[in-house]
Amino acid sequence: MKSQPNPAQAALAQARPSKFRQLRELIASPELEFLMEAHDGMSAKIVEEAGFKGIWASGLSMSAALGVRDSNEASWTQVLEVLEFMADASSIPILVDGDTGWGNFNNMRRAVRKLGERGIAGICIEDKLFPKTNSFVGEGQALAAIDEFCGKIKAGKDSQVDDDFRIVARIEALIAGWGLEEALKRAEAYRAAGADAVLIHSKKSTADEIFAFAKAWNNRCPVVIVPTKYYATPTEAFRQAGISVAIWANHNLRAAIAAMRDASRRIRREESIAGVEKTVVSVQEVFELSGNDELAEAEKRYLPAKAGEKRAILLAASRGAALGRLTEDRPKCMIEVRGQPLLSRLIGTVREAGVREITVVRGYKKDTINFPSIATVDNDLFMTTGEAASLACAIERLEGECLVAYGDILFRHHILDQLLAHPGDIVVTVDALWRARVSQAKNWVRDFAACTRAFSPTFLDDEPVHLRRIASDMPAEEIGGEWMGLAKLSARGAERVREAIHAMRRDGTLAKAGLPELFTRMAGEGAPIHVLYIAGQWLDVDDAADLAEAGKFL
Ligand code: SPV
Ligand code: MG
Repeated sequence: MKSQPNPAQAALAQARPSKFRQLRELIASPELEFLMEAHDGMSAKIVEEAGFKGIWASGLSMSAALGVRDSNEASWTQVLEVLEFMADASSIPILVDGDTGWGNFNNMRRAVRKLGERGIAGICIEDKLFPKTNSFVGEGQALAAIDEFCGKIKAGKDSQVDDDFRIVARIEALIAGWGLEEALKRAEAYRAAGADAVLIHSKKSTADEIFAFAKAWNNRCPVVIVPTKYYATPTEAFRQAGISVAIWANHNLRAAIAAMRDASRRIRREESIAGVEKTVVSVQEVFELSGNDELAEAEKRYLPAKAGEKRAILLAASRGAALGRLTEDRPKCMIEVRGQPLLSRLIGTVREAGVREITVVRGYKKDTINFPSIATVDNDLFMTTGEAASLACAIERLEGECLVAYGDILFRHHILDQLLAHPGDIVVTVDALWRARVSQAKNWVRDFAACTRAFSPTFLDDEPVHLRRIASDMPAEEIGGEWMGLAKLSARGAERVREAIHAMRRDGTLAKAGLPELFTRMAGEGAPIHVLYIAGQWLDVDDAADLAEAGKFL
C-alpha cells in the first residue's frame, strides 16, 4: 500500500529521474504507454498504486469532482491547487489537461511557469476557444486560428522551467467536423511550432479516423489518443498503428460516481451503514493511503515528548509454553481471563493511568496481537532471546517517561499510581509479600530482588531503598521481595537503560539476557535503581493454576 514517502523512500525517489524526465521518456518510448485519469490527491495515489507510469489530470474529471461543468467554470488557479495536491500525493508524472491554455499566449506563459514550479510535468492544450466546451458536447465547435494556437505553443515552450517539460498539442479538427486534411495540416503546424506530441481526438465509436490520421502522420512526432468513445477497439490495434500514448481519460471519476451512488442510495434506503460495510474500504485503508504511518514516525522524530506524556512498552514476545494447548495459537498474554485477553486488561490499566502511547513487543504468534491505537514492534528472534532483547527492539520508543512491563501481569491500579508518582529515575516494583506467593508451592522461577533495605510496614522516613540485584536463586535472608515485572523510567532513566542495552549489545550479552540481568548489571555499575515496595495485589500468569487465580483476582 502506498503512503507518504519516508526519508528512505524520498532518497530513492531522488535517485529516479525527475517527473519531467519521466513524462518525456514515457512520450518518447517506442512502446505504447498509458496515462490514467485522476482528479485529486487520493485518485492520484490510486493510479500510482495500480502501477501506471503517469497521470492524466482530466479537465472534465477535475471539474466534475468540484461539482462544476467542463466549461472553464473552475478558474485555472483553482485547477492549479488541485494539481498541487495530486503532485504532492504521487511520484509519477502528471500531464494536465490545460483546456485552451486558459486564455491567450500570455495566460499560457504564466500557466506553464506555475505548473512547472509545482512539479506538473506537462500540459496538453486544445485548439479551441476560451471558454472551452467538452469535445463530446454539441456539434461544430469553433476552432482556434492555426497561427494564434502556434503562438501559444511557442509561448509555452519559451516559458517552461524544465527542459523536459512537455507540451502536447490537441487537435479538435475531427471533433469539429473539419476532416482529416485539416487535422494533418494543424498537426504539422503545431509540431513545427514546438509541440512535443500531438493528441488527435475523435468522438466516433470506432477508431477508423484515428488510424487514418496515424497512418498519414507516420509518426512525425508522437501521437496521443483518448479512446473514450471508441473504447471497444482492442489496445493491440493502437500498438499496431504506432500510437505513443493512450489516455484512459475519465474512468476513476466514473467509477467513483457509480460507487458513491450505490453507497449513498443503499444507506438511505436501509437507514443503516451495516449493509455497505463490506463494500467500502476500511477506515484503516484510508489512513494507510493517506500516509498516516509516515506522520506517526515523523512525530517521533520531530515532536518533543510533551511534558507529562508517558509511554509504556509491554513485552509480549514469549509463548508461555507451560500453558500447553492454551498457547498453541496465541501467546500467553492473549489468553482470555473472564472474556478479555490479559494483555488487553493490562493495556486498560496502563491507559487509565494516563499513559497514551503504548507499544507492544510481539514475537510468538504475533498476528494475534492487534489492538487499535497500539503500536507494535516485533522481536522475530523471540525463540532464542530474552526480554532485554525484546526491549531492545523497541529502543526507539524507550524515551521520555516510560513504563516497562511484562505483558502477562495483572495488578491493581494503585500500584501504577504509586509507581508513577515515585520521583526516582529508575524504579522497580518489588512485592514484599513474596513468601505468600512462594508458599503457594509453585516451582516457577521467581525474580527475587535483593534490596538495600527490607520492607517495613512502618516506614516513616523517606530514606530511599535501592536494588542490589534480581535473581531467581537467592538465599532467603537476602530476599527483599519479588520483582513483579514492572518498572518506571524517567527520561533520564530511559536514557540510562538505552545506554545499558547498547553496552550489552556490544559485549554480546544482550541476546540471552532478561530484564533481571539488565537491571542487575545497571545496579552493579552504580546506577541508582529505586525499589517501590508493594504488598501483593498482583499476579503473573505462568501456568493453569495462575490462570485460575487470575479469574479470582478479577
Ligand atoms: C478530459 O478528460 O477532460 C478531456 C478528454 O479533455 S475528453 O473528455 O475526452 O475530451
Ligand atoms: Mg478536457
